[in-house]
Amino acid sequence: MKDRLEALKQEALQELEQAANTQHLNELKVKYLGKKGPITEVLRGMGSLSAEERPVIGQVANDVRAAIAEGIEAKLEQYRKEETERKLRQETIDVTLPGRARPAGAIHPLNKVIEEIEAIFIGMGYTVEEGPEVETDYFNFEALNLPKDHPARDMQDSFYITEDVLLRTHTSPVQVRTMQRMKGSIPVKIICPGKVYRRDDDDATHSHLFTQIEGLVIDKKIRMSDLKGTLQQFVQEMFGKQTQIRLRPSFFPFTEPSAEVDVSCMMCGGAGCRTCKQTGWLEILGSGMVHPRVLEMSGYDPEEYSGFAFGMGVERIAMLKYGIEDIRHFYTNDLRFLQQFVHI
Ligand code: 2NL
Repeated sequence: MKDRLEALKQEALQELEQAANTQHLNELKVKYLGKKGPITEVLRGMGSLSAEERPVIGQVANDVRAAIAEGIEAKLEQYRKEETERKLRQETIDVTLPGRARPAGAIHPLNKVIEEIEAIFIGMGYTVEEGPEVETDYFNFEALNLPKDHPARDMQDSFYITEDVLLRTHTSPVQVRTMQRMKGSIPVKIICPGKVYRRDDDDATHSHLFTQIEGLVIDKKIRMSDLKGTLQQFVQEMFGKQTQIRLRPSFFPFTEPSAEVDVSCMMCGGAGCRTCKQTGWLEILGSGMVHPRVLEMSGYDPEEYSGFAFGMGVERIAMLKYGIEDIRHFYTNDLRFLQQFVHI
C-alpha cells in the first residue's frame, strides 16, 4: 500500500510538471485529491489493515496528499504570477509618448463681434432680446409703419413662405414683440441681434443672409441727443477712443426723423484712404426717433413716451474692424479664413 502511494505521488508530480495552464492544474487537483481520487480510495481501504499498519499508512497517505497539494499550489502560484507580470507588461503606459493633438475650435468671428457689441450695450444697461427668424407680415412690416403697398414689401425683395409668412428682413419684429409684451411699461432698453434675410444677389458686399443688431430705447423725454450720445459711446468702445461720429439726414418708414451715422475712418484716422474712398468717413448705422405710429401700434402713447432706435449690419462692422474684403468669407467656412481669428 505504501509503494502504491509513493508511485501515485511520483505519477502526480510528473503529470504536474507537464501541466501547461491553470485549468489543467485544477483538473489534476480533482483527479488526485478529489472524493473519487486514488488517495481517497486508498484511505477507504485502510479497514483491512492491522492496527500497527493503519497509522503508518495513514501518515504516508496524508504526506503524499500534502505533497501533491503543495505541488499543485506552487505551480498555480507560479502561473498566477506569470499572468500578472504579462498583464503588467501589456498595460505599461509610456508616459514619455507625445499626446494626440486635439485641433482647437474657436468662436466664429461674426459671433465674436456680436458678443463684443452686446457687451458694450449691456454695459450701458441694455438687455438682449431674440425672436423668430420666420415672421408674419404684421410683425415684420405692418407694425413698423410699412403699409401694404410699400416698395420694401415687394415679393422680389423678401423670402416669402406664404402670402403672410416670410423670413424676417430685419430684427425689428423682435423689438415690436418686446414692446407688446411689456404692455406700455418703461424703460424699454434692448438690443436684438440675429440673422436676417433679403433677396439679394450675393457679391463682395451683399449677402442674402446677414446679421443685424438693432437697438431700441423707450422712456419719457428720450431725445435725439440721447441717440447721439449713445452711439458716440458705442463707436468709441468699438473702434477706439479717438473715433468720431456724424449724422446725416435720412429716411426710414419706422423712424422720424431718421439719420445715417458715419464713423471717422479707423484705417486713416479721417485723413482719407482707399477704405473710406478719400472721404474720411464710413457709414455704419441707420437710426432715428421711433415713429409715433410705431409707438402707438405697440402700446406706447406717443404723447407721453418717445424713443430712439438704430440698426447695423454686423458683417460690415467686422469687415471694417478686421479689414475683411469679402462678406462671403463669413459663410464659406474656409479654415484659412477662420483660423486667422482664433486669437482675437
Ligand atoms: C439699418 C437701419 C434701422 C431701426 C433700424 C427700428 C425698430 C423699431 C422702431 C423703429 Cl421697433 N426703428 N429700427 C431704426 C432705424 C434704422 O436699421 O441700416 N440696418 C441695417
